[in-house]
Amino acid sequence: MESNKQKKNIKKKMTDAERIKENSNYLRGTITDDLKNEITNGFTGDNFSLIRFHGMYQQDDRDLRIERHEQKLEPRYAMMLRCRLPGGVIQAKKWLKISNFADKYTLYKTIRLTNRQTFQFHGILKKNLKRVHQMLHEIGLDALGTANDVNRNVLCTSNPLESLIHKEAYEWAQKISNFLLPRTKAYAEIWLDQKKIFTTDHEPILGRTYLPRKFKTTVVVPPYNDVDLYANDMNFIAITKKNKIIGFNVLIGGGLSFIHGNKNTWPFLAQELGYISVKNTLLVAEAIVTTQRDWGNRTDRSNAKTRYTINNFGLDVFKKEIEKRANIYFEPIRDYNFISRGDRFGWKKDIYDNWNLTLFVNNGRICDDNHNLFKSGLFEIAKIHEGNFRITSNQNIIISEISQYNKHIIDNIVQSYKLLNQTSNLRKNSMACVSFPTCPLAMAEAERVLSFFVTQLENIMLKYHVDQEKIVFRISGCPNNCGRSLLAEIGLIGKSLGRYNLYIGGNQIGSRIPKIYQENITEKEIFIHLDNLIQCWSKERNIKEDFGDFVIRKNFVNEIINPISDFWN
Ligand code: SRM
Ligand code: SF4
Repeated sequence: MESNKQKKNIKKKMTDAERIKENSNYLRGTITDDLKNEITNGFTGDNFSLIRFHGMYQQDDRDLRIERHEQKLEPRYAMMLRCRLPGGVIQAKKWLKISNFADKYTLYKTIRLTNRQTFQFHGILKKNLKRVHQMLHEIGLDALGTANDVNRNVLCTSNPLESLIHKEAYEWAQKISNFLLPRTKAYAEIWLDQKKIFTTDHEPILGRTYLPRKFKTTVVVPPYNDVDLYANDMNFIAITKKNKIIGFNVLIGGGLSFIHGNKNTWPFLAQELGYISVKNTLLVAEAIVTTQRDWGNRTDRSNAKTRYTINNFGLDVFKKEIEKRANIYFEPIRDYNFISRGDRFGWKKDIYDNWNLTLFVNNGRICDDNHNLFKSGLFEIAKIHEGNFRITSNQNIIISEISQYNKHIIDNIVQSYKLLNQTSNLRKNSMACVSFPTCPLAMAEAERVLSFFVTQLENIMLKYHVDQEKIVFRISGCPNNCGRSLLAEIGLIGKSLGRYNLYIGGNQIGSRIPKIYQENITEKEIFIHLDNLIQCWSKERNIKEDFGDFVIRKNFVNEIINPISDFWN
């Protein structure tokens, strides 16, 4: 039975995104025709959006836009491709092919680690798209479900086998990712040249028109919240007994984006639903996803994510529906606690006596340039390393499961390529989204200014003798908040070139949304304000008081308790 709210939604006009999905024949569209079309390097019509379901975005280099326009040339179209890598784990030897592909077939010759534990290639020409999918397929990977209105890459606490619990959690991340994948054969037909199978496609979970909007999932092992669970639609927090996962606390409805000036949009932290026993995990995942599928707003994409659905229907109603669909009852939330979000850099031993090395990757960008040879260094490690690489949700990388024998060989490579540089606590806990030049939605620089901004902040912290401290500092080029600025202690969000909103007052474990402190200010103004704030913090803080907690205690900003009312006021 449709509820009144559902009926009201149906009466309103569906978004064009819905029409595109409906008419796509399970995500096929006319992508194969566009692949043959040599007149343009881009995709046409609905295919521009449909390729996202296959893990790719059409972009153009924004640094070259004006020049190419003046030359009456088509924009420099090329695709970004995002791989699916639940929990961020990839065998090191597979990295060789990935690195080679970036060198030979991408315009930028870099690989970008994302904050959802995977990697992206930027700048793949249309003619090389089949090649990249086939390369991934050869090494057992794909790009399915990494973009558009589906469940995205599933995150899992990055902890290289410190305990059996982490291994189990990682297996759950894989299981959930596979379970929620689109089942259409379109991917295999288009990219892997597999013969069309004339059976009716069926999407038992996602449905013919897929989800109303993107959907994000995590599996978390306390006390580490490195996945930033509160920003995700569906979260499974592991509850353990005798070194085994016995169940999960389930939290739903997190998300960070908003639209400048649109008070109907707001960030929200994932909320507690209850505890479930481990055997019900997939049932509950399916019930949450299908409820969002059926109840989510398909007439307004800015109101379509799970947090808005929950707000439209009420958490209790949403919860009851999940219980009904999964045929379970949620038990009360079990105790859990988070102590940190950062990665644990350097060498660490695991339960099998193997070594794990976490390396800081500047901006998550794996490249060779005047300052570093990170790409070459990683390639040399991949040649001899028998274990895995693990990408963290903080855009860093762990060389995991290194045998005692290989440790000194890898250490030599690390030394000669200078992969383990001294880095301040601030830098280690900073992050930026990609932004210019590839992101079409960017309003201000992010990745390309992060290093410089961190240096300025380091200088301020040094001046006030708090340079050993840690502050979570993040930049996003626009309010979509890909850099998760709205879970930072100091967060910048782009307004226009060279101008940002400054948010302060998040906390270190990522369970508080910061509040706007200054709007639309220049880079120079940002550091004048931060100089004042950090000076006060250095003088007036309580023992061990973090920056984010301090600015709230001292009323520099009000604490956000209910983002729906507090975020904008
Ligand atoms: Fe994001 C869109 C990059 C994590 C919220 N994001 C984009 C696009 C694809 C721009 C576009 O739609 O054309 C960006 C591509 C830039 C480029 O050139 O690569 C982009 N997002 C990224 C990445 C690469 C940032 C990074 O530096 O790591 C992250 C890729 C993650 C992955 O591997 O899947 C990335 N994006 C996030 C996060 C953080 C997270 O998931 O933990 C968020 C905020 C959390 C959330 O979802 O609320 C985020 N991205 C968005 C949004 C806003 C969605 C919304 O709810 O309104 C968009 C725009 C959209 O979807 O319409 C967006
Ligand atoms: Fe692009 Fe905005 Fe996301 Fe940055 S936050 S990658 S500018 S969409």
